[in-house]
Amino acid sequence: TDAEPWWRSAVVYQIYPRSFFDADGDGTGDLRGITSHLDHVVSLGADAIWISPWYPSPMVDGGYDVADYCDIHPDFGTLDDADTLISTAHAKGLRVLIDLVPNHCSSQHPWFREAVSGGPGHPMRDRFVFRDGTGAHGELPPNNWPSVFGGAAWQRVVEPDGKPGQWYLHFFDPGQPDWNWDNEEVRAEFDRILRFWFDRGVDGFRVDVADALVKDMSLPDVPIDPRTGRGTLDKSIDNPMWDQPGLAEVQRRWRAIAREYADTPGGERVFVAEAYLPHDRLVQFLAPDRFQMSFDFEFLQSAWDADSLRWVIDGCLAAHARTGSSNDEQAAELGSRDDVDRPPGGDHVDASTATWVIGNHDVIRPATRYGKPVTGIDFRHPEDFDDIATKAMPSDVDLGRRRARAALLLEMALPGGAYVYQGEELGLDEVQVPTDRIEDPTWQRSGHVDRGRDGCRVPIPWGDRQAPYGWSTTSGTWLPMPDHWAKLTVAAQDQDANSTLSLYRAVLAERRENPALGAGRMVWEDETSWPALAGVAGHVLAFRREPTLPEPASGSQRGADSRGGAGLRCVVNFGTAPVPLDTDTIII
Ligand code: ISL
Repeated sequence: TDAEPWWRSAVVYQIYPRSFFDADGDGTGDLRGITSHLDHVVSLGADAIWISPWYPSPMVDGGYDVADYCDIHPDFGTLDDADTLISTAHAKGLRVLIDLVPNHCSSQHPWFREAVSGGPGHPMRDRFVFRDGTGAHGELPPNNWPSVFGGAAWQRVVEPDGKPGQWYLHFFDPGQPDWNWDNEEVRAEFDRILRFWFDRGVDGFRVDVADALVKDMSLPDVPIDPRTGRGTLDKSIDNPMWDQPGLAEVQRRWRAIAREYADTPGGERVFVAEAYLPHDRLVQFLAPDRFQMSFDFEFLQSAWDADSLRWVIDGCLAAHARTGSSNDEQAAELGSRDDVDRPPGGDHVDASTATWVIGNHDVIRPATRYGKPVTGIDFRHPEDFDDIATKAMPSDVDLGRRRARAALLLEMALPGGAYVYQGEELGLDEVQVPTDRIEDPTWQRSGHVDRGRDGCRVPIPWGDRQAPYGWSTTSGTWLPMPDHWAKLTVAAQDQDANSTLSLYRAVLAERRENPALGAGRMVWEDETSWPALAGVAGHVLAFRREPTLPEPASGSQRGADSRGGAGLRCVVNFGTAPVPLDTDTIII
C-alpha cells in the first residue's frame, strides 16, 4: 500500500569502505571507489546501502573508534566525495545509511584528550566515565565490569602530574572511551551529528551497540561467570551494563529528529539497531517513537540445523508479532511461546517486522560457518554455539557455500527486511589471515575469538585472475587476498547462471516482483498441509508465503497451489540426500 514504509521489506547492502574498491591505488578502499561501483549494488537489486564507519579514526577498531564524527577519514576521501557518493546513490534509486557509533569515541577525540590533560575534576571528564580506583592506592578498577574485547572495561590514565590517577570506562578497546549519556552536552553533540548528516542527505543510521550507551551509573558489580571467573557480559539477566531504562529516552530524542525530515525529499530518516539481545527485549526498541529496524542476530548465530533455525525464526516472529496488534493473526499461527513474553510497560509496537542477516564484518563468512561439521549442536546452548561460530577452521567450504545459498533463500523468503554483507553475494569464504597481518584488536585479547575478525574483511575480488583481482592497482592491499578467489570474482560469476552472484540477483528480483515476499504472513507447512513432506520431517523446513492483501472472501483453498498464484513456497533440505518433491519447485 501507499502507507508501507520503504524499510519494512528492504534489502540493504552493507559496504565496508576499507575493502569495497580502491580507486586511488593506495591499498585501502575509498569513497570514490564506492561511488564508481554502485552499479554492482543496483544490479543485485538492493534498496539501500549501509556504509560502515568512514570517519577520521586511528583505526584501532576498524574505524569504530571515531575521532571526528563530522568528517571523512583522509584515506577514504573528503566530505565532497561523501556528497557525491550520496547524490549518485540517490540518482540510482539507492538509499544511504551510515554508521553511528554513540557508545564510545576514539581516545584521540579532542574532547577525550582534553578530559585526560585537564586532570581530575575537569568538566570535560564528565562527558566520559572517569572514576577513582579501588584498593589502598586506587590501583584496582572501580568495579568488575569486563570489556567485550577481553580484560577489564577500565583503563587507568596518567595524570598531568605524571602519576597514575583515575580510571575511564571502555566497553571495547582502551582506545574507545565510553561516552557518559547522562551528560547533556554529549546528548546535544549527537543531536548535532545526526542533523549534520541528515542535512547532507543521509537516509538513516545503523546504530552501533545500540543496547549500550546508557549504563547503571551507580556502577554495581556484575555477577561472576563461573566458567571464566570474571564478571559476566550475559544479557539474558538484568545486566547493569546493557539495555538500561534510560535508553528509550535517547532513542525517542533521535526519532524526533528523524521526523523533522519527514517533509524533505528523503522523507523521515531511519535507525537500525545493532544489539545482540534476546528477541523480547529487541522488539522494545521498535516502538513507534523509537527505532524502525533492529537486527535479529539469533538467526545469524544459529547452527545449520532445521530444528534450531525453526526455533529461532518462531521466537523472533512471535516476539515481533505479539507486540503488534496488526499481526495478532500471525502470532496465533506461530503458537504459544512461553519463553517470549509480551514486554512489560506501555511500549506498543505497531506492525514491526524482523530484520534478517546472515553475515557482517564481525562474524565468520557464512560459506565457512555453515561448512563446519554440526552434530548434536543445539543453538539453545550458547556454549555449544561458541564452538561452531568462533573457530574458523576446519570447514568444508564447498558444502558451506551450498548451505549459504540455501540460507539466502530461507532468509529472503522470511517476512521482513534483510541485510547483505559485501562479498556474501560472491560466496566468499573466511580468509585465514596470517597472524603477522592481523589488524583486529580482538584476536589476542578475547578468550573466544580465534583469529579476530579480519578474515571477513578482506577486499572484494572484482575481476582478473590474480590478486588484487581488479580491486586496486597496487598489490599492497591492506589485507592479503587468497589465490583461490580467481573463480569467485564478480567478473567470473557475472556470466555464470549458476553462480552465487546470479542466485542473489534472481532471489532479490523475485522479492521485488512477488507481493507475497517482504513484509506479511508466513505459514509453516507440514505433511498435513502438504503431503509431499511425508517422511522428511526433521530435516526439511517448509513454509508458505501469502500476500497480506486482499483477504479471500471465503478462502480456505488459498495456498493450495501457491506457486501459480501470488503465493510462494520455500523448502529447505538440511539433510544430505536429495528430497524428491512432486511440485514445480525451482531447485537450486
Ligand atoms: O555486545 C556484544 C556482546 O555482548 C558484542 O557482540 C557487540 O554487540 C558487538 O561486538 C558490537 O560490534 C560493533 O561494535 C564494536 C565493533 O568492534 C564492531 O565492529 C561493531 O560491529 C565496537 O564499536
